[in-house]
Amino acid sequence: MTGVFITFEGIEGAGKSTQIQNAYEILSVKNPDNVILTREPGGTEAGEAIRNIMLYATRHKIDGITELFLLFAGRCQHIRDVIRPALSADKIVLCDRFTDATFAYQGGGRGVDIRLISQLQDMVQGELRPDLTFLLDTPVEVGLERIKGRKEPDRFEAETVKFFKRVRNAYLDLAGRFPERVRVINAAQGIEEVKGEIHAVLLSRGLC
Ligand code: Z5A
Repeated sequence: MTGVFITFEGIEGAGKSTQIQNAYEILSVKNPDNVILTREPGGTEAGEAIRNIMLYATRHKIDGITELFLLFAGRCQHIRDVIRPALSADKIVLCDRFTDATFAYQGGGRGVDIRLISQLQDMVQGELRPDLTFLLDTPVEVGLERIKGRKEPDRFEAETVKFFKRVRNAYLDLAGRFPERVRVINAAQGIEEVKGEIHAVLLSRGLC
């Protein structure tokens, strides 16, 4: 595969959706047909159905292991139908969350055994890992303040500050373990400053 796989990660309200759209526009200037934007959970019909369960099935409690299998089921289809074909066609794939989110939310947040997540990662992804990950890092209070006005909180938005602190710490731990791949961006800055830092990294990689 010759394309470039770039993921965006962070806690709620860190600004991933805003910045992935900015990155899409920056990278599309050269060749709009060469960039695709996708997300997890989601990205395929099955993935979007799984997303719906993950976020909105609130009548009965779903535990961390169930979430884990749902996520990797969706990821399997997403990789097969969207990510690998695009990378094989030499495209840049921008993905709003990927497996780092599983380590952070299910591992850090829910306390699921990291070894189990690693096993599923190997089984479903083989060698596939992102080439570059932007971790938009912000204090939990800042992220939650940004999304405060949302009308119907999903299963994650209803979580506690403690939960999101565990998630943030797990993300920072990943960044420490994979410094070549994971670029930590201070997402408590203004939107334009964050955009500028991401742009600089994309430039330094010769992507725009
Ligand atoms: N999940 C999981 O548990 N395990 C997994 O493996 C995966 C996912 C893949 C859905 O993710 C949930 O799935 C997620 C974890 C779980 N739930 N949580 N948390 P999602 O990415 O679709 O949903 P999200 O994280 O809830 O997205 P979000 O709340 O929209 O956050 P965001 O994309 O990072 O933020 P945003 O939409 O770009 O910005 C939010 C607001 O802040 C908006 O009004 C912006 O204008 C504003 N904003 C953005 N940046 C700034 C700055 N820099 N300054 C000021 N205001 C800003």
